[in-house]
Amino acid sequence: MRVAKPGRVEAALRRKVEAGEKLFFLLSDPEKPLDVEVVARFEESGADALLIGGSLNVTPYDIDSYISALREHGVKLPTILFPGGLNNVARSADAILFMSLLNSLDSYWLIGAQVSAALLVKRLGLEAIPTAYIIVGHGGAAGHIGRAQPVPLENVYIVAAYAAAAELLGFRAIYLEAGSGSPHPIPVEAVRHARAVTEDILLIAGGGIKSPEYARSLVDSGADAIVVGTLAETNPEKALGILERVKKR
Ligand code: 1GP
Repeated sequence: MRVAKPGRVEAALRRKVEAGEKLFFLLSDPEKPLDVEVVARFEESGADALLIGGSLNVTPYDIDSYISALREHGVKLPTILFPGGLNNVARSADAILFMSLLNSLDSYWLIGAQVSAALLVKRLGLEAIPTAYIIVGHGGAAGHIGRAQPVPLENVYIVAAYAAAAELLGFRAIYLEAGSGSPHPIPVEAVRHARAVTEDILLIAGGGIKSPEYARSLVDSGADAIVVGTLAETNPEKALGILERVKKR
């Protein structure tokens, strides 16, 4: 039997994690994309990947032309789709977080969108990174659009239960999402509990991360990667400070 193995992008990320490195993913929403110069600065400073995705007002053409502008500018960062829906499946990305929103009340976001996208993802040759998406607390636009039943911030053992279920179901990554621009990021204890019940899974935390020390506490508690979007738009210098802190042991 042939078991799907990590592709090139995921394998490179995993090699870094195995070497003890913590990862920084920059997020750009194609509706209001980060300037290419800003992305280039994050690449120079050691960012590991650029996530691209958004819930509303995005077409694959927007994403393709954005990636083409990045490449023309010399940006070589791996581009990973972080899809807010089918409208985010774009051929020029290097990979896609092929996600199921585990705590959605709507089967569309659990498996419906994935069925609609799967053959296209294969035809375009996009590397899929099977990812369990779990929305915690505020949830932001993703929580609303995805009809999530967000895990309450203080119920960290429920986050752990989702994480364990994700691993047993065979996902290779877990994305703990507090919601873009959320006033409360993922609690450190939620990350600690999720890490305690999972082993080989790539643990990603994002949403509302605004301080270097908080980002560091997330990776120290077992997150392999953190995601920063909003702050890179509003205060790139501060966001670069987070990147630096995550990389410094
Ligand atoms: C949102 O987790 C990401 O899906 C990033 O959140 O925009 O708050 O950094 P921010």
